[in-house]
Amino acid sequence: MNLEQIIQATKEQMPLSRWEHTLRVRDTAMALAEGESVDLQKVELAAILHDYCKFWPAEKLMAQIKENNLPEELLLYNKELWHGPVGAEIARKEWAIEDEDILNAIRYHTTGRPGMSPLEKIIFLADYIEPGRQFPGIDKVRQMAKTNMDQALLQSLDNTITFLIEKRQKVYPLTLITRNYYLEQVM
Ligand code: DGI
Ligand code: FE
Ligand code: FE
Ligand code: FE
Repeated sequence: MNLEQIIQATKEQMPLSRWEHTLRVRDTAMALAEGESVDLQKVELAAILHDYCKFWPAEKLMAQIKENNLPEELLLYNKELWHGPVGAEIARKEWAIEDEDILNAIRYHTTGRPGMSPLEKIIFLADYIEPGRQFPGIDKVRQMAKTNMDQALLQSLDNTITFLIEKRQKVYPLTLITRNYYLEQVM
């Protein structure tokens, strides 16, 4: 499988606006990767594939969660949390991607997790700060991402958790666990 085929297939999974987000995540991730010890080809692949399943119907995502023995707990939380873990399984099965770091970057791009690798942090942050994103406090996170990724991760998780609480939505435990972990890291 070459990158061109993966790009074409990914484009076909989503509306144009989401594909444009994907390209901005790739460009932002490549910029964040500068000066980090990461393989740029891995950055590009993970960025291209991170939202592969974002527009799959809930039933299809649910079936994949069961079929692949992903945490059933996911089903008790927002559907927004499903496309990362499922996307990692699909990347492995359909695109023969075996690199665990790429798969983890896709798998954890919505929640993060304690002890993320540089690649995982880059994809998580690029998804959050790509130039198409606009919400209160984003410029602060954009600045932090250039100098201290852990600080930027903490701030983006704090923002997401606050946003979920304001909307009276459940917070997935891993999101909270990740937030607590990065709070410790920056103290
Ligand atoms: O797929 P994207 O929109 O590019 O970004 P994403 O994969 O980071 O998804 C963001 C969405 O996921 C956003 O609407 C907030 C939601 N989300 C993130 N963490 C949690 C969550 N929703 C719930 N209910 N619980 C979480 O812990
Ligand atoms: Fe996503
Ligand atoms: Fe995100
Ligand atoms: Fe995304």
